[in-house]
Amino acid sequence: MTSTAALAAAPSARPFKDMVWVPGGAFLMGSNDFYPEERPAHRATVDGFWMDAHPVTVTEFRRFVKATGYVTIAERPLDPADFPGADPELLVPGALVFRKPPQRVSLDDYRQWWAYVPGAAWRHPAGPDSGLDGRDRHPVTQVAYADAEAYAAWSGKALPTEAEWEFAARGGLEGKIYPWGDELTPKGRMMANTWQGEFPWQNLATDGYEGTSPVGSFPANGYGLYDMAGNVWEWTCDYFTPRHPDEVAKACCVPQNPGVLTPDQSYATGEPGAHIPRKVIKGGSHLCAPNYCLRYRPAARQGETIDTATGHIGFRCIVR
Ligand SMILES: [Ca+2]
Ligand SMILES: [Ca+2]
Ligand SMILES: [Cu+2]
Repeated sequence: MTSTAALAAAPSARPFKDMVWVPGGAFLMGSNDFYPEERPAHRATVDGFWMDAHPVTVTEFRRFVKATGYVTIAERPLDPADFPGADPELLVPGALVFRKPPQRVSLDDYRQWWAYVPGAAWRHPAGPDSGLDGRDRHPVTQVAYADAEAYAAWSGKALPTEAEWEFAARGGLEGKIYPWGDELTPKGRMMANTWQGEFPWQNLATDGYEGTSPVGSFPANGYGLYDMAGNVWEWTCDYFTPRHPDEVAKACCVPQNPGVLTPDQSYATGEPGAHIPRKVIKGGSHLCAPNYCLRYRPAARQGETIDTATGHIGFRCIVR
């Protein structure tokens, strides 16, 4: 279905500008062909909804902060109770910033390319000395889950469930690898801002962007949605589970508007931050590369601790 056809089928007038109608319906969610957390592929259905055509931009987020005085998680003092054993003097507000190592490094240790940078926050996405010059139309980053939720509430919108987000990302295509089909670069065309070259030390940027890109720099999918694959990961309101529910045999029992409302399965046992629940993020980012993280796909998903702010996660909203 094209976006024009989808719009024609919308039950109500567009509630806010820059939103498109996603018609809802049955679809194949997940994938059996990539990472274990995407399995099993299974039927699900979602009702129709309106969705932001692109991730929330710096300009849009600035408007929210100006109107409300909102202070993001990355700007707030840290609670020592969340970091048992840590030196309280080191507990300073900040966020995770990607730093490209100068040479090939072991892929086993993300600290080779992620740094916790005091003073990094949405206004200073790469650290205290960085700013937002030229980034007005880029997705806002360095936003934790509560920040995304606060923005959504203020704007009269909501965050999508994983099923809603994935249905939307598929753009009306059934079971395809990417939002536009099965080929990464049809006729040689770059369709999303991802990572070309060998992650994390060699960024060839053949798509034109080393970091985030202005929203809408690549073609929209079948529903008129931009940047569903790549650019920034996007928060959803579902708690993470290590796998999807099994496919059901009978059509009667296909999950309708599924969502994961309890955090029980979301904890990353044995890892730092294991006591902090994780929500599902979708769509991959400009840092996703085939040699490390082939996740610029609708089925791809990761669990992210809800207090994490980083330079490759943003969000977009919906109206049900
Ligand atoms: Ca890129
Ligand atoms: Ca995205
Ligand atoms: Cu990735």
